[in-house]
Amino acid sequence: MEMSLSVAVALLVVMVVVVSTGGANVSYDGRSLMIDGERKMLFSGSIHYPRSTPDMWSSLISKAKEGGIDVIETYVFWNLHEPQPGQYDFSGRRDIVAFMKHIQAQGLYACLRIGPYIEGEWTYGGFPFWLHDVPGVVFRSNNEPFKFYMQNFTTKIVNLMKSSGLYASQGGPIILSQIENEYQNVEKAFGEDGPPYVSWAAEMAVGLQTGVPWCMCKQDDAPDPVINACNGLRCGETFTGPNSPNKPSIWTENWTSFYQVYGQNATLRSAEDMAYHVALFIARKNGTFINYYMYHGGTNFGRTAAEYIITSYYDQAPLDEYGLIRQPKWGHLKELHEAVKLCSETILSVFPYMQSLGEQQEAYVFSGDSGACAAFLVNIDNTKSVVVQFQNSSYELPRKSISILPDCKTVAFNTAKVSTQFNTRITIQPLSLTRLRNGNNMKRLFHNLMLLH
Ligand SMILES: *[C@@H]1O[C@H](CO)[C@@H](O)[C@H](O)[C@H]1NC(C)=O
Ligand SMILES: *[C@@H]1O[C@H](CO)[C@@H](O)[C@H](O)[C@H]1NC(C)=O
Ligand SMILES: *[C@@H]1O[C@H](CO)[C@@H](O)[C@H](O)[C@H]1NC(C)=O
Ligand SMILES: *[C@@H]1O[C@H](CO)[C@@H](O)[C@H](O)[C@H]1NC(C)=O
Ligand SMILES: *[C@@H]1O[C@H](CO)[C@@H](O)[C@H](O)[C@H]1NC(C)=O
Ligand SMILES: CC(=O)N[C@H]1CO[C@H](CO)[C@@H](O)[C@@H]1O
Repeated sequence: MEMSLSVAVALLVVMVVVVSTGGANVSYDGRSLMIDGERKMLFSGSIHYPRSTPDMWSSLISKAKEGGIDVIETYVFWNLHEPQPGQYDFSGRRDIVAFMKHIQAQGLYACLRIGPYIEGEWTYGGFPFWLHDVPGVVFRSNNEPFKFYMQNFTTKIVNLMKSSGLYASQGGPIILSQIENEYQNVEKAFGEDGPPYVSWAAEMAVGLQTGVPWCMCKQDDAPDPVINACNGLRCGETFTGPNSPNKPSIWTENWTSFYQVYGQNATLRSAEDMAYHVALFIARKNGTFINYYMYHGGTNFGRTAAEYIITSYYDQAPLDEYGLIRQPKWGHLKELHEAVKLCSETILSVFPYMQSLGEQQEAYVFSGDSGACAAFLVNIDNTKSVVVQFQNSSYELPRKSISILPDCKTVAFNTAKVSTQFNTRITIQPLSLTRLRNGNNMKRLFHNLMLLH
């Protein structure tokens, strides 16, 4: 008894020391983000704190963790936090510090997308309405009044995070931040005032000295050291790549379905299609950071939705509006993450080479040091399954699918083969699903599923 108590105390002391002095060094190169020099393959999921209630946060984050998510990504919602100039509100659903602490408590990382223009199908793209009345203001442009308020709010948020010790450099969970949002989409409209604004935004952000990297999404010319990231459904096909050989390949938004407007049907994106594009991004685009937008969409409460956007946000995500696990998406992606993690050390240690296996079939081979080998076998053909030869063995690849071979021999996962059974919402906790896999909880799952109907 005494022994174990002293061991526990010793462990506690060690933990406290790690927590209180544990500032991490987040860096990057052309292969990946690194934390204290260790390369990371990171799966990230977007969960927006004001689109659920504080009571739900812990459970949402734990279901994401159980689904193989390493990073929780959120926007910061300016018009919630600064309803009047200089008057701030971080209470209730606005309590971003508490949200970050939940992420930290569960041992996950965070990606903070400050914007402060966020789009996000949020009213006014996140801008407070009073900003419109600032004399001479031109939004998102090389305009002094706008830049003043953008810098003011960005600084406020960075200082808030710093004062709570939330950056990884301070021992906190935040490993990456974002400034602006998909600006390239609109940059041309600002003419000569576009490019200097991009440079200013990057410089301003970097000047805040968070100790962790910044990215800009959909901004191919993001100035150094800011990382340009891809948003979209098919970054494995469309991303033109980092704009420097020293920057990693990051996918900030892989849409898990799409937001819905009044009068339209929900966009259904299949679990198979998502898994295919994630695997392709890793194989073909050197991808090492992938974010699901959204992992949990939640609810647009009150008047927070942009025009014509319905209150239910990305209900088709791996966690539905209510935070229930949506199968087969949640389970299929969990299996994908597990298969990739089996060989992430090998993947991160080299760049892959491509070997043709047929007219529309490719192998991406990660041939690591000391003989370690991992391969992604890709069948691009959308019409038929094929049998390919790879390193003297035959593999059947269903149409439009990718097989992951963590040892270049055994298929751990194929993106088109969904073993998760139920295309439904599941009300039980992830722990029960884990037990189910061990084969002794079928009765309970069945019972819970019956309760749904
Ligand atoms: C952080 O890690 C990188 C990569 O390992 C290294 O080059 C750099 O010197 C480190 N920085 C600090 C402050 O330790
Ligand atoms: C932001 O602007 C307010 C006035 O609206 C001012 O009181 C405050 O000091 C500014 N904060 C920063 C960080 O510039
Ligand atoms: C929604 O789906 C239904 C059933 O598939 C279809 O009949 C209807 O035309 C669709 N509505 C729109 C707006 O696409
Ligand atoms: C992946 O990295 C290799 C090595 O730096 C590079 O040659 C290749 O162009 C990269 N591919 C993409 C899509 O960025
Ligand atoms: C495949 O077979 C050839 C000829 O038998 C042999 O030389 C080669 O080493 C084999 N490759 C692998 C990966 O087993
Ligand atoms: C932003 C983005 O690339 N979204 C993609 C996420 O994946 C789905 C399924 O392939 C695509 O349809 C989306 O375009």
